[in-house]
Amino acid sequence: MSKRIICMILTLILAVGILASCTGSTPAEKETVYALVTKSAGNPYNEKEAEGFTEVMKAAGAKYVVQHPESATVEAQIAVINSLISQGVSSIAVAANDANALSSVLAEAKKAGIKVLTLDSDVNPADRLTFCNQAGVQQVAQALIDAVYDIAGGEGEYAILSATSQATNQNAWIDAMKAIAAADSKYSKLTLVEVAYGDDENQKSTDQTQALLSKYPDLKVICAPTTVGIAAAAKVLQDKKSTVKLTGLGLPSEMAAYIGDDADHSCPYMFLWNPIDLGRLAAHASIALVKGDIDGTIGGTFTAGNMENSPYTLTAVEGTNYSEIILGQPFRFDGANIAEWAQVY
Ligand code: RAM
Repeated sequence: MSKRIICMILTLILAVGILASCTGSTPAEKETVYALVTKSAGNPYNEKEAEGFTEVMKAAGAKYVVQHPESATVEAQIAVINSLISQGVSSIAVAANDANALSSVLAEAKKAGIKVLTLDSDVNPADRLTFCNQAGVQQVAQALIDAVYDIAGGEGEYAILSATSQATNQNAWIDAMKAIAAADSKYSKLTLVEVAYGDDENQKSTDQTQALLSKYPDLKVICAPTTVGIAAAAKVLQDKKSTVKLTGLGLPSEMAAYIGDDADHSCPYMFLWNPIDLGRLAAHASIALVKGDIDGTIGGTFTAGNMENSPYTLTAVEGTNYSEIILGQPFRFDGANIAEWAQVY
């Protein structure tokens, strides 16, 4: 081999070596950070959710960030999610304030490689990998319409005091209640007079309750499928010693003074699930998505520490090919058990 060729080969080897040392170095490992975005600040239910999420993240030694948008609006959530995307978080678990309006910001998150999931209140299922659902929509709706039926004595006027008009979870429960009532003549003597919105704000929910009372003198029952709405309505009705009765979804710690089956209490019974557990479930699901133990496909399973129903399985959202993870059944609180649960959440 001529000196020239040897020289060319050596130059080539050197060049390849330099190139490899420039491009072949392993990039710095991206730090894993798990994010939770609740519906809004100032709602104790959302704080309980965050408590469960935080507990699991701390126990796992993981980095996490919890954001409570300033109000239960989609605009506030978009701003928060945009900032999480720029921070380069690894996952975002969001309790959505709107089914569709988060679509483009969540698409941005996905493009940035962030694992997107929902809890408590879903988005359009194509925009997330999975949904941590507190209880099946049908089960919640059945429990609520049956409570209205029972407390009204099978007939008469009832109203719904909801959260925001865009809240996916409340809208799903209300639609399912209407469908159940329309499909079974058992409920034909119940009349839904209005769905009012207190926007998950105490004052607005109080004002809406008062407005319902003055607009509908024959009203028998108010059903509030929101912990903020039910607590506000409970106080209005009990302070007024109103004969209108209340049911819905409430936090035991906020409702203990109003629960009882007598004239002194405005709410004979109500339902909920453990919001701390819902936060825990969302934390475990976030970790499983980031680690690749699940990818959102129906049938996937993951372990959730010492949670009661662990391991959890991703099941189909009724009538779709999209997945959800059901935490459990809605639980009933009445005069017999409220004191005990008021200590827990
Ligand atoms: C309120 C919120 C939350 C809902 C509960 C029942 O705190 O609207 O999303 O799940 O009520």
